[in-house]
Amino acid sequence: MNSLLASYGYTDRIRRLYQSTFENPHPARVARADKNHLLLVTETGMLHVPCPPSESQCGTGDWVQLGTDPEGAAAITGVLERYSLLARKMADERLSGIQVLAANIDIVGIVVPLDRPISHNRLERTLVAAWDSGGQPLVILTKADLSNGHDDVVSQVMDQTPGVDVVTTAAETGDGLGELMLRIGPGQTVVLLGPSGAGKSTLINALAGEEVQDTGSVRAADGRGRHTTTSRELIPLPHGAVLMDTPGVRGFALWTSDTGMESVFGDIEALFAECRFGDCNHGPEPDCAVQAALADGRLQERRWQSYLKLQRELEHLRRKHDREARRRYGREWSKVTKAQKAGNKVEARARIRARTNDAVNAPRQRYMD
Ligand SMILES: Nc1nc2c(ncn2[C@@H]2O[C@H](COP(=O)(O)OP(=O)(O)OP(=O)(O)O)[C@@H](O)[C@H]2O)c(=O)[nH]1
Ligand SMILES: [Mg+2]
Ligand SMILES: [Zn+2]
Repeated sequence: MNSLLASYGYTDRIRRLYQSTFENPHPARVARADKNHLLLVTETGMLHVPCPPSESQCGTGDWVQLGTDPEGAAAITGVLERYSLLARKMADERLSGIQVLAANIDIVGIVVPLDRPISHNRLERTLVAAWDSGGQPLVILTKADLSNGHDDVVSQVMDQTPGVDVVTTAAETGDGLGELMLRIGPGQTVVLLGPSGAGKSTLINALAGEEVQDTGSVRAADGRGRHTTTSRELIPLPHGAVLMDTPGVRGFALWTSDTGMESVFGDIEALFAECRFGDCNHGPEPDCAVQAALADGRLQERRWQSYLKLQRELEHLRRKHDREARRRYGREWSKVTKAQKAGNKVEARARIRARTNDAVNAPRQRYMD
């Protein structure tokens, strides 16, 4: 097997996938996506090719077929079906569609820096996306050397992420790196997601044993980084795993999610079955299991709000992409208008109140905090 491609995750499984997909495989992997071109790893070396017309077609981590365009220049002529995909909605609302953030990843490393207060909402949101991607989430706490008494935080995070391993690291001192590597096998691809300044690139350098990625200073005032890493890039590690560095993502809107929400908020969704009314809005209705759990502390208000916010976002996206849902929404509003016209204020108000659980409150921009 070619050693350059192998160092970028070309395993027997990928080889078989190529063989069953293409007559002339000519395998290559997208190692980096820049503005106008993609950097490919091929059997014989690295190569730049122009980006395909749509960003949803191809992105970092994709396995592609290398061919030529009509003029005879090297070009991507096919893309292998992805076994996992992290995508995000285009930050620019005018452009519809998705942007490939990371394709064919085995592990989604959710990087949470310990040098600042943890954003639980961000953690939950990233976890939902990670489960949806088809990869296995792994929480990587970084900068442990900058935080004293982080045991509390570690147990909080573990409580919040059942079924997900949590590793604590300090790239500066090397602590936890061995433990991290135990969870990453040769040939596996790991994407690192986390805010700017979280230490993603520093971690990659420490694991690679050399300075392969630039790292940046963190503004002391607010602990935020400066977006040192600007593109998504695959970095082969000495023992055969591949890491993908990413820029700290700000606007990480979800795009589809069922399994993800269930994995992260399954306990909340289980409560719904215990409400007295099947169509309970979990507000002032009698015998609402959610309100009961909030009252006795089994469910944190913060988590409930986070769940509602993500649901609103998902509903907003579904409506946008699903014409049928849009029609249903339109019909619902026409009932409100009719009820108002008929002077049935109570019914109109009830319908409007039901709506506040979705689009009416959907924030225009859904940035993570
Ligand atoms: N003390 C300490 N500092 C760290 C550690 N990891 C990273 N840093 C520092 O944190 C700063 C930001 O690290 P980066 O690795 O550039 O962060 P990043 O997540 O790649 O940030 P972006 O590329 O902007 O998304 C650098 O000054 C690092 O030296 C750590 O474990 N301990
Ligand atoms: Mg970086
Ligand atoms: Zn209820």
